[in-house]
Amino acid sequence: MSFQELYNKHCKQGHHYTYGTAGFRAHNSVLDTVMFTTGIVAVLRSIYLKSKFVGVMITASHNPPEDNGVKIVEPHGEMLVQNWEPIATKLANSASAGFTQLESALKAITDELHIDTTQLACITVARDSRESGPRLLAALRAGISVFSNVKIVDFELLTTPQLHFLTHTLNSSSSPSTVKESAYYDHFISMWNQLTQLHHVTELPFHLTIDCANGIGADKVKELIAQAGSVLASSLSTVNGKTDTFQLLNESCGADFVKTNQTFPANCSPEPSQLYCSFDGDADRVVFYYMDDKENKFHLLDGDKIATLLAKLLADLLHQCGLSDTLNLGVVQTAYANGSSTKYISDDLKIPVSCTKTGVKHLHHEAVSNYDIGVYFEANGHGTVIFSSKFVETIDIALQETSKTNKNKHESLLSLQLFSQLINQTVGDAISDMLAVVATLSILKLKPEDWDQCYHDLPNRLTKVIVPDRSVFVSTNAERQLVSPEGLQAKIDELVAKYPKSRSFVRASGTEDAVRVYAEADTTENAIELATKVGEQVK
Ligand code: 16G
Ligand code: ZN
Repeated sequence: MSFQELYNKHCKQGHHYTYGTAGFRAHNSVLDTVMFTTGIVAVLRSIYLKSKFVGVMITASHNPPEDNGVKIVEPHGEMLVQNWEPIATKLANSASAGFTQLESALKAITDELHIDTTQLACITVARDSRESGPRLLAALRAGISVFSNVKIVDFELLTTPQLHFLTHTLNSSSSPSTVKESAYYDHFISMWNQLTQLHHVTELPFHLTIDCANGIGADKVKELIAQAGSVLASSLSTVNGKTDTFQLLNESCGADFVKTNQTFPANCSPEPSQLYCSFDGDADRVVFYYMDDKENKFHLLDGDKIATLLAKLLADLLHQCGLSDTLNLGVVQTAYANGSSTKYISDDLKIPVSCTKTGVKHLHHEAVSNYDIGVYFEANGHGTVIFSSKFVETIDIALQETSKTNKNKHESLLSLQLFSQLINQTVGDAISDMLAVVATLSILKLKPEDWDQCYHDLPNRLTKVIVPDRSVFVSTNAERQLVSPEGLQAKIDELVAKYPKSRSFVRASGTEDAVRVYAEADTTENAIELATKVGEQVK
């Protein structure tokens, strides 16, 4: 089919597209056009990067089943570089205006970037379990097929982090054609086995129930458990794994539901002191929780608790290797991080903490730029740990130099090396993060309650306010202060001054047409009151 015929078949006119925090996301019925143009963008990006594999993931993460979305993955597994986001937006909105507009926008871009569209493009694609996935994939593939010299690896159903990992693996492999989905399981199971064997972990200190949000993570984590062997198989089980009942996706379950409602998901019968976790719809996000044995209350172990657990283990290992001064370790958070966690990391763990804007790409960038070991997590459970090339070289050399006679140091070095591989460094990954947390708790022999003891969350409240135009809410200082509308920040400051240990900020959502209000304070009543009063100022 010609370019125009493909366009006519898949594109509709009239919708305005915006590249949000994590790509395009909307009701599936308006997405065919943007899928088509995202196929084109991925091809251009791959050619621009000298035929490296570029990934395209079709997912709407924790959003409702009828939504969908698309995001582009860079060759080494990062999210699309930010200066290409306007290109993606431009092509989508041109296609939405008409074929001629799309054609001329494409020409303008290829001319400006000197892209020869006859060169080879290499693309990986995958989708989550949504009903609209196959149709939108067809639109995406049509966009790709506008170009003649393309190699596509279609992984079909994957979690988002699997696609990030496999895209990176393909680009690093000398024989890309042999890279299959199994590379993901082989890698993480091997690292898990080596790390837990090194520490003689023969059983977990709890049973872990995984709530899979009825999303694609269910099928993939089951596959991993089945292949992993007895330690995991005997201590892990899954609930909410109905991937093929589309309307159940994220319904009363999943990481977003648990974090927002601070309660157990559907189909989970909690037992005291056992551990639970929830993935989101595309398994790039995980939160843990448990019920205590005294009051049978729900306790959330969110992204902040994950970050502190992992940062503490890594700091201890660095110390045991005598490398604390050679390799710098830091934690990256967003404004949503609970104030107690920030205080614990800087005052008790004595680890530097930085704060960035919301969205994985911002945290990732900050971690890469500042630290040899950068632990980054959003409170909602998105995050990972990244390790610099200096880390890799330093550990390699130290391992060679450390004779087996210094057994403790050798073991700590090896632990660091294995740990860096057990974590999916390309992007936050619910499955890999879960393995890293479970390994840490098993090595340190910690029960959920022990993990939870490190600090106590300040009571907090997150609310959403619908406003006529969220774009007037412009913030600075990693979204902690507003510069517009004028005068609003002063009013927030005045309110905050009235409550002990309090903090509040307002920011425009990057994924929804709304403004979010966050408040924390010494008591739940005060946090709610503060959030309500700040919310009233926003309306
Ligand atoms: C996206 C981001 C997530 C962030 C959320 C904030 C990625 C992969 N996802 O889902 O990290 O927490 O947006 O949503 O970056 P908001 O702007 O609506 O508050
Ligand atoms: Zn997600």
